Order: sequence, then structure tokens, then C-alpha cells
Amino acid sequence: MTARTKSNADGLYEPKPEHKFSFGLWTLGNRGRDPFGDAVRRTMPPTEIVSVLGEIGAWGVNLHDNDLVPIDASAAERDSIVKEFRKACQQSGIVVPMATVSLFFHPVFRDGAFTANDPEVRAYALQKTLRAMDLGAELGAKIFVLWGGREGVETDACRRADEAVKRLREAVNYLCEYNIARGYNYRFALEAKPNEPRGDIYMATTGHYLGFIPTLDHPEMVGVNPEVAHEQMAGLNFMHGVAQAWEAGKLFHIDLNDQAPGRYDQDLRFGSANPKSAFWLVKFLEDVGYDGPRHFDAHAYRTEDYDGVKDFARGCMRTYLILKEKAAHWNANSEIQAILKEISAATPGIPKAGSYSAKGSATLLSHVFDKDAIMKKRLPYEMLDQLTIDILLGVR
Ligand code: GCO
Ligand code: MN
Ligand code: MN
Repeated sequence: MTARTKSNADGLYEPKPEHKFSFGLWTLGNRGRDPFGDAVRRTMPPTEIVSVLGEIGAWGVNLHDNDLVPIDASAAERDSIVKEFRKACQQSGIVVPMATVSLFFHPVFRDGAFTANDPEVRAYALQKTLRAMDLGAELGAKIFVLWGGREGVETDACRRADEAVKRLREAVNYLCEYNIARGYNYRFALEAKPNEPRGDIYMATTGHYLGFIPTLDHPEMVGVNPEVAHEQMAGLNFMHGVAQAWEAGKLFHIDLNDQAPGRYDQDLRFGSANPKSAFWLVKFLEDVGYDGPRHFDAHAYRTEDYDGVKDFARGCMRTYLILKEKAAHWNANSEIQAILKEISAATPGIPKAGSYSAKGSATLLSHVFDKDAIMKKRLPYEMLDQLTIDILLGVR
């Protein structure tokens, strides 16, 4: 409550369309079901979710095919649902930046979708994805996310793991050709996760996908959709994976949430569990000028009603904007800047590493490095980190 009042009073942390904050239909619409307990919230229709998003100042809504259109809907039902949804989006000023496909909910995908052993399941998965691409394109989506939640195993007895990689490649190549044939201009964003719902998922991390993408027929069309919780479940530094994706020109989308390492998939409000990691992430995205959607793939605590869901969604955006402000503050801090300058200053007269040349390598090989002198240079990272903490805790 206080948070909301303050936000309205100071206007500083008010979400605006240019921030590109988006939420999935499945995030606000999450009813709090878990493996041990049933729904605690009623089903909120997609048109209502869109109007809530408009009310709280979000920019976009993302969807799986079946978040909007029931899996067995007739063509006529589908068309009327889509029409009504488009109208709701227009009324609330909400865009659809990303679409995706559910290849995990229906029991038919119990052994995977694109990697399943049954060729009929693989064909059905492909058909379902083509239709989801049609749907997304109709709604204006330019990014298509593929999350292979069921592409994995409980026992490796069921297939050779490299066969799964080959099947996945074949499927993504197929989708790229369809993208070209239909002129959709989608950019595909592949989302990794180490486990849950499968015991092990094949493409466990963003790094796995960055290795896979160059083996595709149209690598330029395919990037990644890293998710905070997914890398943290694996105990990894999320921002490092994002940075590698960015540097490779592959950061097509991002899923923001939070997660305590070593736990089940929690999908917590952005920045709520590890605010310091969230800070480095936001600082990275803002420093490099990432201009894609900031998508929150999280959901409200199971204790909440739909007012609480709004608190949750507002909180995600507010924390992002607070951290963005802190990042600007960090960059402008003169003590921090002086330390940064000092720690990477070059000693005059030393040979440069850089790119190889015969002459350069000869100079390098003949140089005598003074390791004792190198060791005398200070690396005040304790101070640098404390300055960061001071900023984060609001005393500097
Ligand atoms: C999860 C995933 C999903 C995907 C979504 C988009 O852990 O369940 O993060 O939420 O992001 O299915 O394809
Ligand atoms: Mn997730
Ligand atoms: Mn996700």
C-alpha cells in the first residue's frame, strides 16, 4: 500500500510505455495451483487481464496459444476469441510483443514435443507451433519464444541425448522456413531451463542454446530468452549468461523474475529474493542499451487475491525502475569511477596483448614482467562493493 502511494506521489517509479514492461497472460492469470494444492484464485479471462495491465501501466502482453484459444476450439471460435482480444488490447493500449506455444501442458507431450520418440507427437508439436505462429502474427507479435519444458528425461534409457539435439534442430529449421514462407519476420528466442517439469531438460542453460544456434540453417533468425530463475536454479550467475548472449547479438527477449537457488521453480516477483543480482542485471541491460521487452515471467504468492496480483505486478515494474535509478547513481558516483579508472590503468611501456602480429609477439616474448610491481597495484574491490551496497541500501 505504502509503496503504491509513494510511487504515485513521486512519479519517479511510474511505468511508462517506453520501459517496455510486459507480462504473460499466464503470469497475472496464475491461479496459484502447485503440485500439492489447487487454485486459490478464480480464472481471470484474457480480456480482463489486458485491462488490468492497462490500469497498472504495463506496455505489453504475451501469450501461449492456449492461454487465449482453448486447444480444441473450432476455427470460428478461435476467430471470435481473437477478435475480442484484439479489441481489448486496443482499448487498453496494450501491444502483443511476443507469442509462444504450449508444448508442455497437454498430456500428449508427456515424452516431449520436438524431441519425443513418437514421430506422430513430433508432427503434432510442429503443427501446433505453426498455428501458434499464425496466431501471434495476427496479433502483431515480432518475437516467438520456444521453451521446451518437456524436452527432457527422467531416464536416459529412453533415447540417445544427441538424437534429441538433432530432432530439435530439425524442428527449429522447419519453423524458420515457415517464418520465411509466410513473411512473418519473427525472431525466435529459445528459453533454457535445467529441470522442472522434467527431471532433466536437454537445453539446460542459455549457454547450451548459444552453442546450438550456430548449427541451425538460419542462425540469424534465432536468439535466446534467458530467465533469471532458470539460471539461478542451476546456481549460475544470471547476468553473466545475459552478457554473453548480448555480446553475441542473441539477446532477443528476457524473462525477469526471482528465485532462491536450490529450490523448486519459484517465479518470485522480480528483485524480491536477490536484489543485488537484480541490480547488476538491470545495470547491465541499461548500460548496454538493451531495447527489447522487459518481460516479467513470475506470479503472485499463493496467499494473494487479485488485488495482491496487482501489487505483485506493480512491484516487478517498480523494483526494475528503482534499480535503474540506482544504476544511474552508481555510474555517476565519482568515488566508484575513480576506482574503476585506477584498476584498469595501463603501466607505461608495457607490451600490449591485443591481436596477434609477428612483431607484437616477438616484443611480448622478450619482455620481462615485473610481478612484484604488478602486485603493488591495489585492487580495492571491498571498497567498490561496499560503495555499491551503500547505494543499494540508500545511504549514499
Ligand atoms: C517456466 C517457463 C515458462 C515459459 C513460457 C514461455 O518455467 O514455466 O519459464 O513460463 O517462459 O512457457 O514459453
Ligand atoms: Mn520459468
Ligand atoms: Mn520463462
